Amino acid sequence: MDHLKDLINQAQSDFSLCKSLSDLDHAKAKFIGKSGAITDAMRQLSSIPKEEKPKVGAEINSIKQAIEALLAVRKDEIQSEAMESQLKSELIDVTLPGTKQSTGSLHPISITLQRVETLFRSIGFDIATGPEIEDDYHNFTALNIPESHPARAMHDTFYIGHHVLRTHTSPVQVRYMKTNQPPLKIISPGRVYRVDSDATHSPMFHQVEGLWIDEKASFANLKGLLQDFLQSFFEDDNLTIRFRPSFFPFTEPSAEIDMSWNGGWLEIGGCGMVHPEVLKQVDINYDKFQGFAFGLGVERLAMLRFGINDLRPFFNNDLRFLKQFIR
Ligand code: 2NL
Repeated sequence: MDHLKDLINQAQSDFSLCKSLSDLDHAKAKFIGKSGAITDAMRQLSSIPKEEKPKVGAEINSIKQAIEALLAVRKDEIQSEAMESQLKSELIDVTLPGTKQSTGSLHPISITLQRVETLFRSIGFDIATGPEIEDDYHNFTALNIPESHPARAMHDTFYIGHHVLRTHTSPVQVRYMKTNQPPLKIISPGRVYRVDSDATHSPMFHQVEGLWIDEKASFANLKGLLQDFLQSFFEDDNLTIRFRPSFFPFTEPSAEIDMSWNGGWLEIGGCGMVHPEVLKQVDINYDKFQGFAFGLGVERLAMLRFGINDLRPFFNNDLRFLKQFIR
């Protein structure tokens, strides 16, 4: 019987060496498995005297229970050790800075174009677009710009064979007038190109032109429309504009548009009544229809609205600058 008592100590030491539940299963088999020591002892009960059986049987049972208790304790230990090491390996330091996902933002010129488009759309204008590589006819000839005009010179315009990078968005309006019947109200926003590059000029910049052809669209309507637009754009009901006489081949009469700004006047674009020769080029009956057109510089609008005093940061792609503009 003594060797049976030793079993408890041996189980204790065997179990303590187990590192996993499967180790423990193996170790258990040696004591209470089918061919384990306890099971053996039970079998040998048959060979001892009858009157000793109950006592020895009870003793074997109590040893078995003791070993099962040791087993349960060690099982608990192994499971909580495993849990602890898993928790340790999955530990997250919630005080570390997060991984940022950049959301991106619109370019200030895009924001400005969207604002201009929204305002004109709200008063019934359509948005017209067209090619940036134009032919000489749509960029110059249809707009009554003579062969000798300086805007046509090699040093003012980018030529691509017989084509040009459009120098204004007027050719879009020419195309629109050829394919749509008046009355019509459109703006044509977009990129334009000139051979010009210094602190205040970029070879690529943006323009928004407007056109309203109707039976009675007048110079007075033009002035009212531009003032309303600029007041809305700059959110300033006290903003006023003035027209200064000017010249463009495609309008007659023509004017420079100035708007009140910080107690003075600031040139913001040009305008005029569409020249009859232009209407003739696009087959509009100029005895019945007339209209006005204007052109505004988008970079200028953006600079005034956002308080930027330099043109260059729009184009050198420094995100520290570009990310500052929202909506
Ligand atoms: C400026 C001046 C202007 C126009 C653009 C135009 C277009 C057609 C017919 C007649 Cl299809 N005119 N556009 C007229 C006057 C001035 O732009 O300083 N832009 C920044």
